[in-house]
Amino acid sequence: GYMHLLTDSCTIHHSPKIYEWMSQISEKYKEVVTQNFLGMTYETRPMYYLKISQPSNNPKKIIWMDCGIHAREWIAPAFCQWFVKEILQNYENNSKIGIFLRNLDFYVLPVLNIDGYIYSWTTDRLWRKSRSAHNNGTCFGTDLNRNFNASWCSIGASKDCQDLTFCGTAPVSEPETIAVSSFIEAHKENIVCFLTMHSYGQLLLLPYGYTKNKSSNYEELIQVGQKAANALKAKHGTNYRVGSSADILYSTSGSSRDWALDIGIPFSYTFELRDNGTHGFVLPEDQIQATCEETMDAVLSILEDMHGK
Ligand code: ING
Ligand code: ZN
Repeated sequence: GYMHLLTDSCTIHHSPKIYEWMSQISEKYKEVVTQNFLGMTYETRPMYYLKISQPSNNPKKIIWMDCGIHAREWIAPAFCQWFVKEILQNYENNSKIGIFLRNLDFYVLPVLNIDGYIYSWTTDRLWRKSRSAHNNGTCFGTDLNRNFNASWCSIGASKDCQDLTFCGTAPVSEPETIAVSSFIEAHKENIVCFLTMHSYGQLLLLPYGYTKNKSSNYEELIQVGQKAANALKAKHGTNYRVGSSADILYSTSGSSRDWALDIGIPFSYTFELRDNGTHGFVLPEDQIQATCEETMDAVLSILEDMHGK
């Protein structure tokens, strides 16, 4: 049956369940959702994104959301699924979500790093990277969020394949980052907002990570981000900090978020979901639902601010 399709809970699922859910939800809501092929992972698994779009004559602006670029951050794919479910269940009766879907298309990639995600379920719960082989099969995995073409491997990344932040052998050297970046490049004229979901830290990060310089729209990114953090806090009292990665977290190069801004997408954010470090990547069961609910309110706040952008 339609497992977890219309349930009211946000749940962490293994990858086969997420694939099953994707095909079920696109069947159930076929008037607005399609499941589309994005590319193959290193271990030759298909990557699919969901396109949520109401038929219309005029071209619409696009919101991009990806989850699970880092394998162990399990709450992120759970949120992508929650987000899709909330839009689909509510667009007909909730005027706010209805208006968003009349004006915007949503492209959601629920698990970007599928190979790593599976490895974190089967073998090593704290695996972060992809599963590409390096140095004649002696070390594994590229940090896909250091592999984008944004001041690649200049700071906060490593050229040693043993390291957690291995940036790959060249900018966009991995099949997963090739798939995402070529898709985003092809649609960038219409993408107004790029959201990439991580955990943990309770942060809303904006460009840049690779420099302390401010982007030309820094003030507006802060305003939209702070309003989103306020909406998030209003739900369950969770505190978020808002700022550039280099200012409030650490310096990093090669992130998808910096790259998205640099190719001309005006709004680009990284969410670092719960928690604050007590449990870290292994978020307790009893916080999963609340995390999805509050994050939804933050994303809805951002969507509200995309009107007319
Ligand atoms: N944090 C992100 C990381 O890739 C980040 C934070 C994102 C920094 C984007 C800079 C740019 O390290 C986690 N938890 O992965
Ligand atoms: Zn991450």
